[in-house]
Amino acid sequence: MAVRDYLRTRFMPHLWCPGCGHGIVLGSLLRAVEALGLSKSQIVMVSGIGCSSRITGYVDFHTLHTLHGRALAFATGVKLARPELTTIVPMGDGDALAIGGNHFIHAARRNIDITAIVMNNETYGMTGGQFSPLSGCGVSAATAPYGNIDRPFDTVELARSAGATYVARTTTWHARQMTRFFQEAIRHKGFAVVEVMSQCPTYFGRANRMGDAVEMLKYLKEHALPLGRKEPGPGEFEIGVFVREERPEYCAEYRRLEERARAQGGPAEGS
Ligand SMILES: Cc1ncc(C[n+]2csc(CCOP(=O)(O)OP(=O)(O)O)c2C)c(N)n1
Ligand code: SF4
Repeated sequence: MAVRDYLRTRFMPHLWCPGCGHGIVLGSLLRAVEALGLSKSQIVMVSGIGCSSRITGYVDFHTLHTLHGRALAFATGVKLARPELTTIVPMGDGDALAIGGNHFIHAARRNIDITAIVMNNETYGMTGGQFSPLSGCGVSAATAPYGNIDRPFDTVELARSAGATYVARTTTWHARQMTRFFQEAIRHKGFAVVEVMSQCPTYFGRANRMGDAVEMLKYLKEHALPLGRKEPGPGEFEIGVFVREERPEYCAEYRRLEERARAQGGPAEGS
């Protein structure tokens, strides 16, 4: 199957602005799926709301376009009902870690076998460039014209401490590395998080005078440090695989629990 075969071309042209990072994420993801040899019917993709979440419209998998911040909750239900399906949840930074932050930490804590992609453009793109919990101090946003004073989450550290068993970070500049990380995350049995530092030239770029999409991609290239090379300086961040661990996966544990309960005759009457 060629990459093109995974696309719903009938929904093209897509709605993303020229130079938006979300299309690069889509391209890398489809290459990962193709390299893994997965068929369309083996994959379910669940998204919330946001420019990033519109990605589900363009892939010819089983897809669910749900509520802002609730994609992981829906995906948890899908995965428990159909554990044999590869479950992928692409989210914007607002979707994943503002309104959806609670679902994010609990999915990680359970180590449910879902691949979560955080498409981090440091802004709420769809609603006009408000700051998100990943924007960082000092940035300009529609809701922070004098500079944002909210400290950002570190997605990698949050995912790690909540219990995710595969955690990686890359950028839209590093499209081939992104494909590799997606492949590893999808193959991983447990909650896998791939944060992709991305660009929203329309709002974040314009508000912060970062130039066009090409300039923003160069910025990502120049500020991304391979993991462990040196201490990140101002504006710099590390990319690579931060966590790769084996721990019991939630759906498998749940099935074992069901079997134990059945063997013991189920719950006592009236309990
Ligand atoms: C419950 C609810 N609250 C707020 C909104 C409005 N809303 C839609 S998308 C969005 C933010 C999207 O930002 P992000 O998740 O970072 O994705 P991006 O658009 O940047 O890709 C918001 C606040 C909504 N649709 N539903
Ligand atoms: S507003 Fe930003 S995030 Fe949304 S499509 Fe345009 S560039 Fe992409």
